[in-house]
Amino acid sequence: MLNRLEEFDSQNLQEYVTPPRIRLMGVGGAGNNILRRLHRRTITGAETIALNTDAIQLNECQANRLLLLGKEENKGRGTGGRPQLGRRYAEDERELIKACVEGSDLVFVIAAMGGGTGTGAAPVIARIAREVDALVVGVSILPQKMEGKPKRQLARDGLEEFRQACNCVVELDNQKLQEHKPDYPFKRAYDVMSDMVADMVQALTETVTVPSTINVDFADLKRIIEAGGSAKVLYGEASSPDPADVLNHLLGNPLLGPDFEGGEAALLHITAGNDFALSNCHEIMAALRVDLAQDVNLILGYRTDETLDNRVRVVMLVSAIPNDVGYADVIVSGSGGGVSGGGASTTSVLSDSIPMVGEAKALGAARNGLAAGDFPARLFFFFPS
Ligand SMILES: Nc1nc2c(ncn2[C@@H]2O[C@H](COP(=O)(O)OP(=O)(O)OP(=O)(O)O)[C@@H](O)[C@H]2O)c(=O)[nH]1
Ligand SMILES: [Mg+2]
Repeated sequence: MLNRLEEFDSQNLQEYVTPPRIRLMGVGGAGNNILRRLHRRTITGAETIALNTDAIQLNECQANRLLLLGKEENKGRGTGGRPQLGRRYAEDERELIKACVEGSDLVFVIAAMGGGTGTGAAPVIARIAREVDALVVGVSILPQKMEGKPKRQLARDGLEEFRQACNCVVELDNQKLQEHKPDYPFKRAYDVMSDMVADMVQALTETVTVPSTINVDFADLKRIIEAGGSAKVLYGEASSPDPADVLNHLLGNPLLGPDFEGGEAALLHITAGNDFALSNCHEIMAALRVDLAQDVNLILGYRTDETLDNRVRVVMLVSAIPNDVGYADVIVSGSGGGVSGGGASTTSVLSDSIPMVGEAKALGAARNGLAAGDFPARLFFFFPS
């Protein structure tokens, strides 16, 4: 070891540069739809893998790898909504799945609950990924109430199993679309949710794959994910560096609700133009701390991106949220498209479809037919010095 240190020169560092290996796995119909979006964005350092029991759906999904589950037994014809089949078909392909996740540092397993493939196969895939020592973040979507009680129940049971299998699970609920966007055509409403999930996964992935001024490394992200339990991801892009504006965009999505009270671990990553002041950063962090545990492990990352001009992009992962009520939602709102890596912007339907609260939350409330009290007032107005 001593010899090694004596011989050390900066060129040797190259051999230590091993960026985290990230796999994005989309399981079942909804998982494939979200993965297709992620694949199109070509996220730095991430490989996309689509898994399905339905060969037609799988065939439409662009990804680095496509894996048909249960091909021997059901010949690519789906599960007919039976999770026990999704589970068995995934187990049947255990070795193939293992080969896909082998060597990964971080694996996202993305699936909707309530059908047969996602509900049954996602927990199996998550367990296999953990067996090869990857850190596993589950991303799940619950079905709408109108899809029927049995399906919601099946989804909740599936979610419970998924939670046991992953390090932490970020949960979303299609029902929120029904409550807040009842007039949207079906496909557009689902697309909004799918885009939000894609934005969130991309933003989180890029906290560790794109270098920052105040860098967040993989070990930082690992600590937050390993804190476990229910997790929440917030993502927002504001058009000005005004802390109130930034917080409104981060917390103000009425579809999902910003509750992360008592979260014991959090990673906050801010990307902003050259002129973003330290005091702005301080105010944003102080306001967010109000809802987190007193002794929260809060990690800050910061990246300057001069192509953003005045815009500020923020992503926050909160984990170990106590008094788990089963909803750890993703909050996404945007004022200028989706997440981007290294300054390259991507298109998103969010700016068009997710209402923003903006500086005047009353305005946002009126636009969305919601009472101003539906928003987290304490976070908008509390800026300790
Ligand atoms: N947000 C969103 N939700 C979707 C989408 N597709 C399906 N869902 C929801 O996800 C639930 C499960 O559907 P799928 O993902 O298609 O089911 P699956 O996992 O393929 O399961 P089987 O087809 O039964 O084998 C549905 O009940 C819907 O609520 C989508 O594109 N976006
Ligand atoms: Mg399906």
